Amino acid sequence: MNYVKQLGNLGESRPFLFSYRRCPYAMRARMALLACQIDFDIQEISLKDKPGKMLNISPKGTVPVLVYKDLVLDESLDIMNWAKAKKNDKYIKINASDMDFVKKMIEINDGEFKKNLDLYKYTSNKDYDLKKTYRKDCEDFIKKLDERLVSNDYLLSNTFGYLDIAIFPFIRQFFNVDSDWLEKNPYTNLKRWVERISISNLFIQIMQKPKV
Ligand SMILES: N[C@@H](CCC(=O)N[C@@H](CS)C(=O)NCC(=O)O)C(=O)O
Repeated sequence: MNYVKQLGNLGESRPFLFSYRRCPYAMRARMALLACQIDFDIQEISLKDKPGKMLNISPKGTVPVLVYKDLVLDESLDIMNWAKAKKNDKYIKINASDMDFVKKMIEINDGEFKKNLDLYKYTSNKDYDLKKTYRKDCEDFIKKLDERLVSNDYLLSNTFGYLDIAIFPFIRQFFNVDSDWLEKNPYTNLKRWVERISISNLFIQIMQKPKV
């Protein structure tokens, strides 16, 4: 993962990623690329001043965007799937028997949970009752994940993989909203999972600030 300053010939010799450090979708893409040992260039963008080159390639204007030769992928899951397939599923394989579960969990995460998470995050503490309602709505999914982690370290097995990458950045955001509340609530398995991934080399690497 090499941060670049100049936007040269995008993605001609190796994959190029437009990214935003704190965006959970971009985190998911960076984690998948790194987990699959794909070497790529990366440009950190400002969401308030998006590069024209990015908008020309992907007018919808969201990150992440991956460019490689003739390929443009501007959905984080497409980037994950591309990274997975590029290395013949060697690194973040999904067993056929898990596929429906993976799809269902990501659908809930990116849909209902993300909607409630944003409401929880952005509701002021002044409206605490409302904030609590949104948090309760988030907890349906949080409970599901915690139960899932009773017997395994990661969501599909004892090995970190595809579903962990897809979901972790969003759960981390939930955890960061109110640490006092979190401390008073169990979710022990999920807390351990968040801790385990947060201190992993992979996550530390993808969260490094651009050097240029
Ligand atoms: N469905 C897209 C969502 C990406 C997305 O919404 N990214 C946010 C940043 S976290 C974004 O770029 N928003 C555009 C903006 O804020 O102008 C994906 O999975 O890649």
